[in-house]
Amino acid sequence: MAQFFPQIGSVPFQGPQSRDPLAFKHYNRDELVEGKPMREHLRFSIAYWHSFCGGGSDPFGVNTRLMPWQVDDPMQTAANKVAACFEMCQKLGIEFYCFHDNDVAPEGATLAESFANFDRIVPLLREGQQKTGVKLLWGTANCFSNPRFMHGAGTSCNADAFAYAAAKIAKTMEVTHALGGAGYVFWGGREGYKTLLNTDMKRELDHLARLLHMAVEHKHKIGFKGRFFIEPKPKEPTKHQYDSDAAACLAFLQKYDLLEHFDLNIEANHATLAGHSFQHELEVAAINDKLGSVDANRGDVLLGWDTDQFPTDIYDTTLAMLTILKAGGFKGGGLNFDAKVARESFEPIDLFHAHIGAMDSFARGLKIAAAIRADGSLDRFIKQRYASWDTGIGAQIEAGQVTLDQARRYMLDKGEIAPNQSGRVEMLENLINQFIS
Ligand code: XUL
Ligand code: CO
Repeated sequence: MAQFFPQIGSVPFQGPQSRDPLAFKHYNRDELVEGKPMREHLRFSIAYWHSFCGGGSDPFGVNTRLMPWQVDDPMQTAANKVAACFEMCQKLGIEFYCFHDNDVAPEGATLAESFANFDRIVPLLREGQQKTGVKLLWGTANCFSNPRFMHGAGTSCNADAFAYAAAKIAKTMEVTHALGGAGYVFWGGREGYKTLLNTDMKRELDHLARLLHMAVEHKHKIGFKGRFFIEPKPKEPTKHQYDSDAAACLAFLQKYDLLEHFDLNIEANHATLAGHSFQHELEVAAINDKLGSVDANRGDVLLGWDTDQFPTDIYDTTLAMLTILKAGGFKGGGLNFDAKVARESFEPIDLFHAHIGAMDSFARGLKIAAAIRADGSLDRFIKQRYASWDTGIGAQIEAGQVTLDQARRYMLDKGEIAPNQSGRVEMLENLINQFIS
């Protein structure tokens, strides 16, 4: 197999004292945390599109990245990308990868040609998986890049665009199934709208639900046992995206009787675009038993768009891992680095620096979160904060035994509420910092 990163060997774990930029300082794959190896907690995944497809172009300039797998023949490029992906996974010790159909094989002149291209690359992916033990975390169909999806896919005003998307989803789900994928993602790239002046919102949402029902039917028909994940995002590319955040997705799924079939794929940068913290979105998913998978990246506090930077913020990874550990891990998913190197980081080795830093950041977040949980002060504080619900009127209300009238009588008798206690926000922030330092 051709080598695309010949100057880089297997990335070793050397511990926090190491100054080798191509070594892990915290990610020690077999080290046990809360009785489970780090690699099983974290389930890292490479995102095919950012690592092997996107060339660094932005609205003001062309591609900058050196991508030795790119040659004149698009099918040879596709084959090279497979080799580059598995080489990188192996050298980094990453056990999963994710793709869109169009990342793996180029679109042809017709849908049939696109499918044929896809079918030529799938055996190479299977072979790569077999040789390396790397697995497919999830697949997805790109129903947003091609101009035919300019009005949306499931929510397009054009029924043919809907049918085209349905065809791509059926095919990609079958490929994901054939490759033993753990899940399948639906990200509504253009499922939203620019202006209500041209939009029948109710009809569009009904259509989106229909598409998802059709996907569920297809899943059962082909016997795919992986999980379905919906990935919330509030805007970009559309101004109003329907799957805007975790709560909106859950309400949509519930309204259309789809809830049991889907979990959520929470992306950090999408959370911040929605005006939420990453941990908030994880927590909404977790308390509803819907924490399926994570697209691990970060935004930029100074910028209002999806910068998809690699995660390096230990505070963020710590809080994320607190929620993930509390939830008992992912429902079939993992931590997929839906992140791209900076436009000026144009050399292949930059992909390694980026992934090493991101993996170390989550490994460190995992260890810190586990230490916070072992200490128990944070949990005890929260438990104690709600103590008034454990007995007396609180316990009776929780049990559904109190009417509004009875609450009125209780309060008229009592006269005033029991004294409130401080929320100790700063003390708790200090506690977290004590574990991080
Ligand atoms: C776009 C995004 C996608 C999805 C998969 O913002 O996150 O790459 O993860 O379609
Ligand atoms: Co994503």
